[in-house]
Amino acid sequence: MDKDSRIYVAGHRGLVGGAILRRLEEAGYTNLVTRTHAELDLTDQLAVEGFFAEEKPEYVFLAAAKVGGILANSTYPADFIRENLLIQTNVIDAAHRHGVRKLEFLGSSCIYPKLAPQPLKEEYLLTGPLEPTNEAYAIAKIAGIVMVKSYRRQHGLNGISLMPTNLYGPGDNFDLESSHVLPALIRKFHEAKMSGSTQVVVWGTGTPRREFLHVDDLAVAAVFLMENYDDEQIINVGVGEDVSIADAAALVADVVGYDGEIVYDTSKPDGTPRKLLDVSRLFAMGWRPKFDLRRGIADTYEWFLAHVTSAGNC
Ligand code: GFB
Repeated sequence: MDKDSRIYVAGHRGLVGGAILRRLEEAGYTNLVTRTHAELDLTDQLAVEGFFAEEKPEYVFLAAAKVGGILANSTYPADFIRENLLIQTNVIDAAHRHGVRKLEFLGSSCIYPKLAPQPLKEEYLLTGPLEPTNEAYAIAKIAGIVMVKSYRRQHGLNGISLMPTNLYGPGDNFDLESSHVLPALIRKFHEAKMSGSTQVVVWGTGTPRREFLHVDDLAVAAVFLMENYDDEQIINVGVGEDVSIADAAALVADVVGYDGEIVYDTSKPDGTPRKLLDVSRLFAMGWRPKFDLRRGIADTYEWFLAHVTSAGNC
């Protein structure tokens, strides 16, 4: 990419797209194209077609997606499969027909089989059944991966697919029903601290393990791979270490300054027991994350205090 290449970041108001946009600006890219959801509905094929015809982006970061935590995924599977299939089909196909020079598709570590050996190597894709709580979302993302690969093979589209692990950071969704675990815990512990409550409920058993990547680290990797990776094989993006949900909860409580009791609601799903990525291919290219988990949580809590509580939403 040249500094003045036309670069479209799809989903720039989201956690991932927002971080990629900030990273591109920081790195001196000046010709960035964005559209809000209200300006461009990516599930509308005609609208997407019109946008590509008019703007003619040269590079596309496909970070637009319907995402959510374990409860949202298991409650609204139809929405997750429908919206993600439509968004990615429209954008990937338009990118090909309008001569995009390179497209980067963002997937998720939940595409791997539920009980695959750990750490998860890229070649484990499609070797076993998926975790049921996010099967619809995972199938949509797998379709996106296969679509990018197929357009590369048949049409020569220069497309790559990244599989990030569980993400968090500034710009995250803090809604308790639809969020992922870290923002939910930041909010729960903060509210308990403020109200003087002595008990916080954490979903599940606390034993599942998750690998967490700060979204600013993902954004650096996303731009780095756009510039340096050219292969049809998917590539994992993570930190290479995971923690139990119980340990993550204790860490969030400590950062937020909550010292009450933590109780577990085992009527809520645990989801997949573990999904630690094997990041040796990406690490061999020289990329490393900068945030450790404590600093990343502190950074996210700071953002929450400045943007969520101050907006009167909490
Ligand atoms: O982050 P999370 O919703 O996503 O949940 P997944 C991770 C773990 O944290 C689960 C537990 O074992 C949850 O039961 N947990 C504990 C909580 N307390 C809470 C809470 O208050 N809120 C939430 N949300 N979880 C999603 C997938 O799976 O992760 C998507 O559904 C996607 O497809 C995404 O891959 C990254 O890691 O279980």
